Amino acid sequence: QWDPNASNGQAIVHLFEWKWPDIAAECENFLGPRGFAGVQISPPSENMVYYSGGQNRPWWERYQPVSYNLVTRSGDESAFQNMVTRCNNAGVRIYADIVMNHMTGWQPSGTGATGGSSFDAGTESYPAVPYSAFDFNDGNCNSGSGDIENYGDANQVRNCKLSGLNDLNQGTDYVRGKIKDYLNKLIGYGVAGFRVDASKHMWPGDMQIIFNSLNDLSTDYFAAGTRPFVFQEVIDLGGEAISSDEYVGIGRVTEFKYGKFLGEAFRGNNQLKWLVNFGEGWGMLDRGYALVFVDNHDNQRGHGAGGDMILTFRDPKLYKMANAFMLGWPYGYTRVMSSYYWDQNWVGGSDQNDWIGPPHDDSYNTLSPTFNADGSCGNGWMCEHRWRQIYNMVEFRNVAHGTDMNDWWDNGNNQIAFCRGDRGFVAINNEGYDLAQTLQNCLAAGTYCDVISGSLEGGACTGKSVTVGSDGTAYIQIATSEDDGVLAIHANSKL
Ligand code: QV4
Ligand code: CA
Repeated sequence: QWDPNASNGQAIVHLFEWKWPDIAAECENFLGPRGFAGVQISPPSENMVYYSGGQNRPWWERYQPVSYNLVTRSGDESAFQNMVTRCNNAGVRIYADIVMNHMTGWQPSGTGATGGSSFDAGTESYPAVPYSAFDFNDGNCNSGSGDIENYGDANQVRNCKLSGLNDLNQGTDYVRGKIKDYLNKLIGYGVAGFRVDASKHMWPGDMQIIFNSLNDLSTDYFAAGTRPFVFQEVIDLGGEAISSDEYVGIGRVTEFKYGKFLGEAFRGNNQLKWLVNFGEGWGMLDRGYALVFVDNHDNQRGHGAGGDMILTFRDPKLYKMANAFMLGWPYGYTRVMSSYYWDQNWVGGSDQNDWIGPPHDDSYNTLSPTFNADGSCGNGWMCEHRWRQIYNMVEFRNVAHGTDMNDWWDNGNNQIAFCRGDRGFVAINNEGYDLAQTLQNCLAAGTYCDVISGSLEGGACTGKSVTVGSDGTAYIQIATSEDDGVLAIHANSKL
């Protein structure tokens, strides 16, 4: 439950709001060949269709389930099955985002659902599961409003409504059974694991029972006895009643401190030299339990945790540096974010457009990404995972896997460099002046292509190159005028 069950790769990508057929094609055309281990998909369960208050089809409607039928804007059940098969055949795993803490919240009357199922949030009636008022926590919630009011009270956080969303009681055999059937159906199709939404809002004991009761993964793709990978969304920046540690017995846990601390460092609120012991030394989870990322679909738009320190595609230079650090650094299991673009509209410090859903046609059908000649995406899709600086660092992570960090160097401030065994070397310059130094290296003597400014292609470097001498040192240069403030070489980028 801590192992991603991936045949290849040490990083997954969240293809936020992508359609199933597009993901299938991406597994075959890009992710498999580039060594991505898997894809976190948006929730596959049927959700309410929201058109209200000028917010038509927000992305967040998918976090309001109506049933566990597999039909959403991403596609229907047969498209889902086809995607999982094709991705597995391409060596890329599928991890489904599971919304099992709650169903919908309040909605205007006449609100539909993506699969046409009826429901009534007011009476807590979801006949397509079926769930009825008995299955919800209302009687167990001790807050005045019925919503979570005080995050210092663990009972409220688990038994009251998160943002008005009808809160399922996972303490009953009936609810456990319905969730189990849903997850087993996905396992039957070949998924490798689950991102568990709002885990903080469920009792670890209940979750343990549900996850222990699941089938082993499909033997069509996995060895007999393989348990699903589980990574639980728990936001723990410290100072609350609930801590991430309560969940590490079930699976991995999202480490939200990671992206916040990295954002602070790269934005200049902390010196990069302190990253020398980034990880447990900074009060984060044990690396074997941590799922780490620079940003996620919530905090890239001001939801969730991290605030304005979070780096996103909107700060491309710093974002690439932070991702390169993450993918180069031996801590946690890594997730790359892949987003779509939206226009922000800042009013009084908050983005009024944080609800905007994926690129769509006039009928709000999600559009597919298009692909430009250089491999980047169009049609409103950012596709950070197709940025050379990011996918080349995914390869770096695979090449360096199994080694520790060694040969750390810093200039006492914001220039750093480190090695991974004798497999890889990374240097970062976040200073207002050039980095130009002969530094200790750890790779075998020879000439290597920098995989940030270019790649190794047809026996030549399309970007910078680095020569490691027989004395084990190399001259490293990162000018402030360059597009990217990072340089990376590895055993497979040797000429
Ligand atoms: C509003 C009011 C409530 C009121 C309610 C009912 O804010 O106070 O009680 O109306 O009248 C949407 C709206 C939200 C609305 C709610 C219910 O944005 O304004 O409540 O629906 O109608 C996503 C979005 C939420 C969205 C939700 C459901 O972020 O804005 O709510 O989907 O559509 C905490 C949690 C953590 C969570 C994080 C965002 O600990 O678990 O907040 N992160 C996960 C997901 C996230 C998702 C949810 C949980 C809920 O990553 O994307 O929330 O499934 O930190
Ligand atoms: Ca709950």
